[in-house]
Amino acid sequence: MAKKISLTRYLVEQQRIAGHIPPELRLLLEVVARACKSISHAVNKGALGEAMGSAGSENVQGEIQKKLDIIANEVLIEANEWGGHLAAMASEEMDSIHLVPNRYPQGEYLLLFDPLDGSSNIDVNVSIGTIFSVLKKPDGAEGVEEKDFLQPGSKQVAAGYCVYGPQATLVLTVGDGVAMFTLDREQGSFVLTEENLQIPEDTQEFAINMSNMRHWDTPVKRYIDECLQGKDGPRGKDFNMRWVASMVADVHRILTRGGVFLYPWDKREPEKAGKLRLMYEANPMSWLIEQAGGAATNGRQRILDIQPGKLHERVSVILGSKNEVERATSYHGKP
Ligand code: P6P
Repeated sequence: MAKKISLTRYLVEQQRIAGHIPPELRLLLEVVARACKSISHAVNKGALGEAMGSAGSENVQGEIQKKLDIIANEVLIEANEWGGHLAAMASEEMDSIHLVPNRYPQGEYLLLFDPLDGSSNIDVNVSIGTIFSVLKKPDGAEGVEEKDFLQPGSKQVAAGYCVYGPQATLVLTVGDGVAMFTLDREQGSFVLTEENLQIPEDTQEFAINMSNMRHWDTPVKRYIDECLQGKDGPRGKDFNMRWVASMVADVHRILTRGGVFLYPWDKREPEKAGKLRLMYEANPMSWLIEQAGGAATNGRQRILDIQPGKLHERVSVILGSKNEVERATSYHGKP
């Protein structure tokens, strides 16, 4: 069991003792955590607040925005604009990047986020979450442009999410393993409850939206079919299935007890590489998974090695217990 210290103390120790993070990054992560706390309070209110239901607008992805999507986005923008640690932000809910206004000092970090992932679950009281990723602004870049964000996930300096479920839990890596912090609502602070998480290399639990089976490519059909055959099939063991339809909740389960998550390319929209977004969903989640001893690919290559071409680029995702990810990836053959 981890020693019960605050997120602030953990980050100070990561800065001072482990030398893993500079002061500005520590400040940034504390601001993001405070923003997640605010979002958690808004989510927690549910129908008692004014934030349920649709906002009557669409985001850049063409998805109907929930009121809480917009509120969460605004909370993250307002919390991070003035601190002097950021140069710009990018969000699933905004077409283009958001520059820090000139009235505030510019920092050296770029913050990307999905402010409220899984928001279709809001109205049915199922876990949702905020996903964030931190990159460094390229050296020598005077202003900041979209192209400065287009860095592979291996360049992240911090990544995490906050899942708003029975508990509000912040999960974070700065490259020194994965730590979990549970929000103590009485104290109003995140408290370390797990650290150095390790995902079992094997699992008997897969997560995929089975209703899309007829649209999958052959390798994914083969992998899932073998799981479904259970102990009488080539795997020689039975599998269980989970699908929350909230990536944050599914990844949190995998970080907590193992499993494999798949959202593969399918032929419904063949021009798209997948449904999930590379920069602010797949990259942060993949780094967390790898930091916990798991693996994450798009079926053909390590997700963190993908060179992004567009800010809102989509990607096929297979992540979780290392041996299962490697098996499913091997079925896709060589690139
Ligand atoms: P489907 C939520 O909208 C999301 O982006 C992820 O959080 C989740 O894993 C996926 O989409 C669910 O997609 O097609 O099963 O509703």
